[in-house]
Amino acid sequence: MKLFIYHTPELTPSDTTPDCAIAVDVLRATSTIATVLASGGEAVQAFSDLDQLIAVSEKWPPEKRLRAGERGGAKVAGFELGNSPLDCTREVVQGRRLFISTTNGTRALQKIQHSPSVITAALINRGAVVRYLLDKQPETVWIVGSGWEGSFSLEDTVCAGAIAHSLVENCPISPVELAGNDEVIGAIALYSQWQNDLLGLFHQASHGQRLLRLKSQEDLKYCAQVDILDVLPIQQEPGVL
Ligand code: 3SL
Repeated sequence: MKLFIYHTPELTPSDTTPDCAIAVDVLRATSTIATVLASGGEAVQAFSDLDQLIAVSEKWPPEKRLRAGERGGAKVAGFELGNSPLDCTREVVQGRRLFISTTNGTRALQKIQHSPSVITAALINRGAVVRYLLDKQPETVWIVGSGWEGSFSLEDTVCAGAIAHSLVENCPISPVELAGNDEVIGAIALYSQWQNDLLGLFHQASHGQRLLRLKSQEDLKYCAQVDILDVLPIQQEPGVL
């Protein structure tokens, strides 16, 4: 297995696709997606464009759908949900399809959606992602951070590092053998340094600070937990997990 980490969707090569592509938006889209599916959501359908989300979701019976939208960290007016994973309780999401659009996370997913295997990862479901990779042994894997509007984000890279770190611990492969690019070594180093204080790292991250200003402290705490949900969001058809 060769692992490549890209800090933003814009950095992914355009002339090739990996055997398995993983979108990461720890704060908060991929944490929300994992939570919805672990809480009995029927599926999650992701859109980068809000108008398209509205048009497609209109075709679903209102009692079977939920619309979740975030722009700039805030909830989109008129939608039932924003992008807080803590709002996605079993009572709210069970049996319903979540139609979601967020600033960066759903864009990252869209960028990789034509790979043969597409999954989403967050710290909260890291173990399920690692088990899938160890089981399927894809030859090439991309982990694509969502970043923030084209720039690097600490929380996505530390999650990529958490996945790479666990791969190295659970199969006979060294970081250098696993690494398809230098970003992998950097991400493992970041995770190794911060693994006991991921919340502290989030407090230093620019998007963590943005969410704190929006009073989303509890979301930060929730998303900083590792391996609490045994769920693998895997794409069934483009954009649908
Ligand atoms: O950018 C995104 O996709 C979001 O996850 C951002 S937020 O955490 O909902 O503000």
